[in-house]
Amino acid sequence: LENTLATPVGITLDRYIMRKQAEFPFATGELSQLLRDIVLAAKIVNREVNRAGLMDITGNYGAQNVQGEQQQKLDVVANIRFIRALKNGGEACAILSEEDDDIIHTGNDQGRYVVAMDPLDGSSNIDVNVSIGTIFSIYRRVSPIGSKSTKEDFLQGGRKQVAAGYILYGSSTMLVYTTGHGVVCFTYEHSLGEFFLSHDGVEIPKQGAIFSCNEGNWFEYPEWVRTYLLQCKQRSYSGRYIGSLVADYHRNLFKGGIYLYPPTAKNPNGKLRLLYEAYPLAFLIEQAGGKALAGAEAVLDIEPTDYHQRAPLFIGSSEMVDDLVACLTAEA
Ligand code: AHM
Ligand code: MG
Repeated sequence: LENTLATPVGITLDRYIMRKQAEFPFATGELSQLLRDIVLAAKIVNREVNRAGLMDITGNYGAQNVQGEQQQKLDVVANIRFIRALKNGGEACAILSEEDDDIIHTGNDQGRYVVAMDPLDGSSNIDVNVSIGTIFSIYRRVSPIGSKSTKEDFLQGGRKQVAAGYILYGSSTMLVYTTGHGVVCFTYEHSLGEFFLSHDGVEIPKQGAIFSCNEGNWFEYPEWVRTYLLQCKQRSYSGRYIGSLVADYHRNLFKGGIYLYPPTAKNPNGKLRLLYEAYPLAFLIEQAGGKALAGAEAVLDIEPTDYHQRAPLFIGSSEMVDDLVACLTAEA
């Protein structure tokens, strides 16, 4: 019982953030506030996602409903919600979103942070009631405070992230994030409107028995990826692929497994976006004791050049990623 009382599991996100901040007496609290802003938008998006089937807000962007009102796709709704929350919050000076070509200046030029995000990932699953997610990545700006944010703020490289995480809108809604001191997971209590700490110090099992990839692309995969996948099959690992990055990643994080999005003929650099998909999930996995590669190179070491650049992604349990690398090395 003593042990149970000692564990903070069950405390609210707000209280958790306050306690953590007390451990860093020189922290200004701005990052904490930024996380709260993201969470507020996530609660609103969660509500929209939950009632999507009822509210007629799925379907094509630009379509009109019977009242003649503008219908919006959920990913557009999510984009608007997060941008609004970050503008109102004041901590972020600019946002990079998968939904917009260029960065969005929030007008908060005093803000010390920038946020790169995919407001609602899993486009093929959004309209068919399958789990989807939000991914975010936070940097301290390098441009002078008080000026307009610049490209350099976003192209600092994955190792410069100060926080990253995701919200999974699944059978439960969960927030998983890191500020570089391990990984924490919170579960949303709908009736109370609060996230509660459900898993502290999340660690991915070193070895797993799940592989996740789009096997429809098999003939386009590099030979070493196919060699590895054949090994998985010889070992009777389970093939599990939702097609929602956050959901596939989350399952593998807790059960152990590997997620692969290799280069293909259509997407020679893979499909996933470096700044707001690969980097944040790579930061999280390293914090959870796993590994993330883009080939021979660690995802976090890739030099960023463009806001929306893509990167191959091989991410998950460390020993599984090592086995994959062995196939790459053997082929070379
Ligand atoms: P999106 O940003 O257009 O939603 O695409 C990203 C999604 C990921 O969630 C998922 O892992 C991947 O695309 C699935 O791609 P595919 O359908 O090629 O397997
Ligand atoms: Mg996406």
